[in-house]
Amino acid sequence: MADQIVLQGISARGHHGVLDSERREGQTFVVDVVMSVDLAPAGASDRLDDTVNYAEVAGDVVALVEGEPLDLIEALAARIADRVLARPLVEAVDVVVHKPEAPVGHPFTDVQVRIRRERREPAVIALGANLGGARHTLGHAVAAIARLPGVEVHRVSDLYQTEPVGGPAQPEYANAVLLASTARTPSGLLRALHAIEQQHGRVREVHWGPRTLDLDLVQYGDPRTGHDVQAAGPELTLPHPRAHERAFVLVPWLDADPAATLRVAGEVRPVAELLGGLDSSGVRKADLPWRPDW
Ligand code: PH2
Ligand code: MG
Ligand code: MG
Repeated sequence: MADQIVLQGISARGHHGVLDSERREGQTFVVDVVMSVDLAPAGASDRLDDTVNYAEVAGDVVALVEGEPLDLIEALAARIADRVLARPLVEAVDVVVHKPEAPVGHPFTDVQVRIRRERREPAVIALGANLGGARHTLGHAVAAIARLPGVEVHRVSDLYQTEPVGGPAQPEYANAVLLASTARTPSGLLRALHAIEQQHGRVREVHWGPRTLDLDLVQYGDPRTGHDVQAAGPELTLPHPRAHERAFVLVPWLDADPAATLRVAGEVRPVAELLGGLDSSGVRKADLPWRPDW
């Protein structure tokens, strides 16, 4: 993604350095931050909520420069990058820390460290289809997800044939679960999944009705480390609000990752345990060949 927000020359005094004199006297540090952010939503909406507020980022940078003294500007740059990447819309960040008054012992104009850090979060995606060549559609969807820039597919479950849950009377589903890691934000990933649904002729008609392709973002981040994203917005709810009660999601997920966990009502639960409490008789492994390539 080419869109960027560039924040250059943020200047503040700090006490970072190895020498006692640096710790005592302090000196000027100058920081440049380049953030990769999808700017299309804010471009269309003209709303600050749809982008990254660069004034807040500048405030974070100044707080880190003025804060706890560190020995190395490498460590300062790493902390700045972590703080910036903690903002949900930032996919990658380049940080330069300049220390133009460093005690180098010779005439010089500037010393800098430059680092780049990219978001890389695990994501769980559930695939479903029950109209027109469902198995092939799911195979193509796996390949399309693997082609998304900033998305790496790690595992794909076996294919399952499942009885429809909810909605009107409709044909049997094909379901699978895919494990990926991504530099995309949750909403950026969801938008890309919706685009793949559209490419497969998906029309959003009856709620829970039959569909050519359904791609659901089930979980983003790892609940075991407490770094899973929890969201309850109009466009995106994370983790998926019904995944924990759907055998057609949990059975293939467990197949792809026997140690999978899911946050349910705030509590991190093994998927195997959740599945123990469900009727999974409507979910069976497909006897058809399934070799998605990615
Ligand atoms: N998806 C639904 C509703 N019901 N039933 C099965 N078996 N598989 C699905 O993927 C499915 C469903 C809404 O997304
Ligand atoms: Mg669904
Ligand atoms: Mg869906």
